[in-house]
Amino acid sequence: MAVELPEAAESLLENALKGNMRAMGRLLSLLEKPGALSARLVERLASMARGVQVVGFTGIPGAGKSTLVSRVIGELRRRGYKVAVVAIDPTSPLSQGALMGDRLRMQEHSTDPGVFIRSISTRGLRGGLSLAALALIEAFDALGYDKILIETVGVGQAEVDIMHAAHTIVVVTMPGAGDDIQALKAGVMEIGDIYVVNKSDKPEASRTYEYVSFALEKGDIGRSGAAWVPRLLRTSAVMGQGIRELVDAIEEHWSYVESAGLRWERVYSRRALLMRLIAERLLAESLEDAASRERERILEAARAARGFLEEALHLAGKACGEVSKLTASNGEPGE
Ligand SMILES: Nc1nc2c(ncn2[C@@H]2O[C@H](COP(=O)(O)OP(=O)(O)OP(=O)(O)O)[C@@H](O)[C@H]2O)c(=O)[nH]1
Ligand SMILES: [Mg+2]
Repeated sequence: MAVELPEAAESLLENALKGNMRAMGRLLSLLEKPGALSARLVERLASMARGVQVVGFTGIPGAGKSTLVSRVIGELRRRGYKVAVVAIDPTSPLSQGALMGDRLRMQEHSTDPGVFIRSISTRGLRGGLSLAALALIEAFDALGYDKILIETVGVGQAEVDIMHAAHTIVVVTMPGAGDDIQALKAGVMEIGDIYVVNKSDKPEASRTYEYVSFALEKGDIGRSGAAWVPRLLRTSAVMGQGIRELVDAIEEHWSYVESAGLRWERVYSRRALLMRLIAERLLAESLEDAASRERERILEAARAARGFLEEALHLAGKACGEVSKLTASNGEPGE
């Protein structure tokens, strides 16, 4: 049976499903807010999700992920897909201010009703980054988007969790960076399904390509499957080169995922993680509540004790007064 929602949330959902962008934005904000309502909303959305392809873009800071994602959105739109993007504000000090950069680089799609871009950051989410991102994926899946793209630097526990929710992982590197393969072994970068050497308009790009190609052949990096050999491609996001080939590879990987029976397996494992995160948050909230109620009770008891004490002191003071009056009237010798 469908999870019941309060009337206001129900009508937001209804309007979001009709494609109303403002309703969708408000629904997503509701979802990002911690609490029992967002937990129910996620559950409702999860029951409607269709298990569409989730593609994670990760890689070296500054490699051109946002520029590339923007190009990929364009190509997917040309192929008739509705596209949603979850851009994670990197916590890495190397790429500060990237959130603004992401917005700028993907701005060309801001007026396209078939594209929805949501940027989230660790700030203001009280550490609930994975929870917010996974909830957004569930929402976009339910709201009729055909492809969901996630951009993150992919290093850090939350980012790793989020990437594990993807069916397809695209690792983006650039000339210079790939000369140190260690750089591709951080976080989830070593389990890419598709590797991209971006900025291939630069002369040093072939060297990096050779380097990554060698690492893939040796099996140092890359996630192979029964019928999947990790791909390596060159792109130039600024020049718009290699984008069609990249989207072809993304689609081929999707066929592989479906034929290998991994489509729902990955949806269920992301959902298991999501449910665990929700349960943890609800538990933490109820403990906080209990602790603050307890604190209130102790304060109450302390206030009462102080009241008693004041009363007792007052009475004691009065008694002392009485006693001294008595001694004064009785005790004066010779009167
Ligand atoms: N020459 C060249 N520059 C590029 C290419 N793609 C992106 N850039 C530039 O590289 C810089 C970083 O691009 P972004 O798309 O913000 O890179 P990013 O990987 O999203 O960066 P972070 O999110 O900060 O890690 C920008 O100045 C882009 O214009 C490319 O194909 N060739
Ligand atoms: Mg970026």
